[in-house]
Amino acid sequence: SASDALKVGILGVPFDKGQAKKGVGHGPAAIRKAGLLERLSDIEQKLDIKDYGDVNYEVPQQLKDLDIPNIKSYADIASCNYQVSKKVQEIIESGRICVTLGGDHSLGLGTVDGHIKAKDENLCVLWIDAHPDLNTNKTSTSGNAHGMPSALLAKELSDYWPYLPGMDWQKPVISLRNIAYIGLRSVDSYERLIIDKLGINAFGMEDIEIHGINTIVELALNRIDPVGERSIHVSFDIDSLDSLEAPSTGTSVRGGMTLREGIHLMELIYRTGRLAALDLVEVNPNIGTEQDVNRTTDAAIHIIMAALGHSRRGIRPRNVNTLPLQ
Ligand code: Z70
Ligand code: MN
Ligand code: MN
Ligand code: MN
Repeated sequence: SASDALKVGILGVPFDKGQAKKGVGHGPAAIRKAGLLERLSDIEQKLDIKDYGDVNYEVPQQLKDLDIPNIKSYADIASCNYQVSKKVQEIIESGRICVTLGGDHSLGLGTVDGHIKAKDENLCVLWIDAHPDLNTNKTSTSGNAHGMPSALLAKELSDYWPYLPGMDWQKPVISLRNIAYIGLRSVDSYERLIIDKLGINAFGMEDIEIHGINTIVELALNRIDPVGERSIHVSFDIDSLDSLEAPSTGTSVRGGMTLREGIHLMELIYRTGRLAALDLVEVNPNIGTEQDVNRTTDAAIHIIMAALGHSRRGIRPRNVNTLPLQ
């Protein structure tokens, strides 16, 4: 019946200014064109989906011509994320799981902020990525904001940023104790320093290799949500997957997760019954052949389907809250 349906909101963020490559702004259109909505309507878990279209934004007059050292396109980053935050907050407050299609990963600032505002800080974040995106404008060697969103969100790093005009909405911030990284294999030297100094929950490919993805997800959830009561935000950078699984992305790194591992991870998250927001970012349809693009958008759709209750066994799930984790 309709009351069993899981309520979902889809939000596109065609934003590409957090990095240098053209094309990632077409990610939402490419994932939609690959049949996202049709394939979601086919899964065992009944869904009540509302498509919120794409976010658009304007840079306010007082932010135009504003430059912050070593953050490229700062005014666009601040302005777009403000709109993203407001939309995500609205979608979650209306009782829907917010699925945000990127766009580059700088939008993670706005999605997590919107989630924080909707849930009164009672949330935890799984950052699934080859990169921890923990640079500040002082440590970044690229000046690309998609390498900075977790550092912008982290309470513990707030003293390391200059005053950021146009970001006054971005508050409160989250403690790094409530964030776990999975899939890391490209970590800059200052990011390594922060991870070690602050004891951040960071699980790299080697940890997945040794313990297996099932154990790593359980470990991560135990660290960031020991009581199992928090609202869960998954920020999924498609480059967490191996280059062979997701070739059409700006910074693909060999030796990454298989799609099977990504799907299993999302199935575990679905079974908690506490997923409130999923970002699927960094799909760039301008990179690679048509086959590469199809493979990448297909991987993205498989990840989203698993997050929303698609069962590879083809059985209709029971009440998600009563399902054991294994
Ligand atoms: C590097 C930087 C990054 C994604 C590259 C790379 C960050 N650490 N993130 N690709 N998705 O520029 O800060
Ligand atoms: Mn990222
Ligand atoms: Mn990445
Ligand atoms: Mn398929």
